[in-house]
Amino acid sequence: MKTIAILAGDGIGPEVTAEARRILEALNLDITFEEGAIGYAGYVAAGHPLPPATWELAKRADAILFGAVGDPRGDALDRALRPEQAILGLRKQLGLFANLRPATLFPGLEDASALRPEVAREIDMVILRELTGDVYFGEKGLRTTADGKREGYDVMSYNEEEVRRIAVVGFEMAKRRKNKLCSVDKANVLETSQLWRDVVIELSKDYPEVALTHMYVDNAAMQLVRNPGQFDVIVTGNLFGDILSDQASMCAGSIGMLPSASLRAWSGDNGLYEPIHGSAPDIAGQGKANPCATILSAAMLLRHSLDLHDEAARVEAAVSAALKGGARTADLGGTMTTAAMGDAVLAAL
Ligand code: GGG
Repeated sequence: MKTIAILAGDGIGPEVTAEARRILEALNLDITFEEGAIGYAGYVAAGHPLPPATWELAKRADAILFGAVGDPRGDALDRALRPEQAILGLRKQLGLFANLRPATLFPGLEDASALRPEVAREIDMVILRELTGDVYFGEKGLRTTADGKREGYDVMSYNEEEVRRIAVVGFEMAKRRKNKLCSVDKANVLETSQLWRDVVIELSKDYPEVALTHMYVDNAAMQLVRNPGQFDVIVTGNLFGDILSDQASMCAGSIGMLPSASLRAWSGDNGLYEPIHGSAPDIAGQGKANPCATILSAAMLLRHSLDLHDEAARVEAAVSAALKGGARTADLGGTMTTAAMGDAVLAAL
């Protein structure tokens, strides 16, 4: 019996994880679900965004299905108590450094894409975002300059081992796909990026079969909308990956469509699975959210943490069939509720 921790979180998190849970339950697997409070909900329930009971659950679960964190009421709290600290803490403390963000255009979603249909149809990539370093985890603070001005700072840093281990995941993933790896950095300006590029080039000697390219992040943002079909695997740092994957999601139809897996290594390890979108407090509780990104995250969970490849493919095929059949939430130009979209996927399963 495997245990899946469901950490629904804030905003639309509970609505979208509920639909993903229904899909997992329909597969009749040997799984138990345990729920834990996290984010602003964790702060309200237990005085901390990552309460001790949730942390214990996360450590012992075979996999974590995560919704989203973030609530405007959390903005007034000290930084350590803000909802976002819960997901950053989970990723860091569980050592989940490799964040896989596949972006593909599901058939029929051309009209929802921000790109022309013939360009959008070419999208089939994985953005591999480093998840436990960069400005998110460097020294940060607020200080006063000599002339009395307030100054905020967030230190960007990567050591060579952190770069090497994510680059290994990138090369290994490219080997299993189309043998193309694009490393995205800002090496013309940032010392961190120069080290990143040097380490990736050193490692490339072990992967002669993989065609490696390098791109500055500003160019990558432009190329994502100009010619996204050129990308197979993109490997990049935490901040650049966060931004580029939101952009890629709109090329693929909606931010409500992109799942993610956060892992400790390329394969064989358990992890955390979450939609790339946040808590969307403006539509929370209204049944408007698209659950597909979370359902597809559950499919990634089946594949990577439970080794259930056929079941994962079944869930992905069901999402695809539901979309082909015309199922659409508001973000995709339709009127379906979150639950109705879940129903459509369940019917196709
Ligand atoms: N499901 C993603 C989520 O909850 N995002 C909110 C957030 O604060 N994320 C920080 C990050 O992704 O780095």
